[in-house]
Amino acid sequence: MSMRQPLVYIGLGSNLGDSITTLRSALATLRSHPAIHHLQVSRLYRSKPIGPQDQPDYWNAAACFHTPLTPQAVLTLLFTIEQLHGREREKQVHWGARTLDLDVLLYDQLIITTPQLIIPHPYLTERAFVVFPLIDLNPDLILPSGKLLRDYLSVLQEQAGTLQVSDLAL
Ligand code: PH2
Ligand code: MG
Ligand code: MG
Repeated sequence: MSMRQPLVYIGLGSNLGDSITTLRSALATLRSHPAIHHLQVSRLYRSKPIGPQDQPDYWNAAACFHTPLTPQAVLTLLFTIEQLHGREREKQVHWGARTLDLDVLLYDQLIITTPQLIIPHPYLTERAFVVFPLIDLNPDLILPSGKLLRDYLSVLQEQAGTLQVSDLAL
């Protein structure tokens, strides 16, 4: 399949249930999807919750793949995979605990602002649990703003202290 298909970066998170099994299963679902090509996965991280503190620590990672799917179609696919893994959105507290969270972070160099989807993800550069996994995938990653993602690392040093790299592979 052509490498010129759009390159999409996603964030993965889980802090309810058997998180590592859930993350591996979500990645297996993506890998076996006919429109997802060359899936690559970051290291696995354990992180303190950002937002409400009365919830378990998170397991986080990032992944990237090439796909002919539109941003909206990628979002719909991720939503379906979340639901397959027990995500219950109606009952959910904003930024509260979840079995599986799949976020579209970047779609090529596109900037999209719709009620359903904002790309780049609005908090991308503010969250160590997103920035560190993305840099695993591409240390030279350039954002649609033209800025290097790794230039945001220095302001995330404090948060980085609450982030642990796991020995486990996804
Ligand atoms: N996701 C949130 C809210 N807070 N904190 C961590 N550490 N990891 C997450 O993935 C996360 C969070 C909402 O999506
Ligand atoms: Mg999220
Ligand atoms: Mg989400």
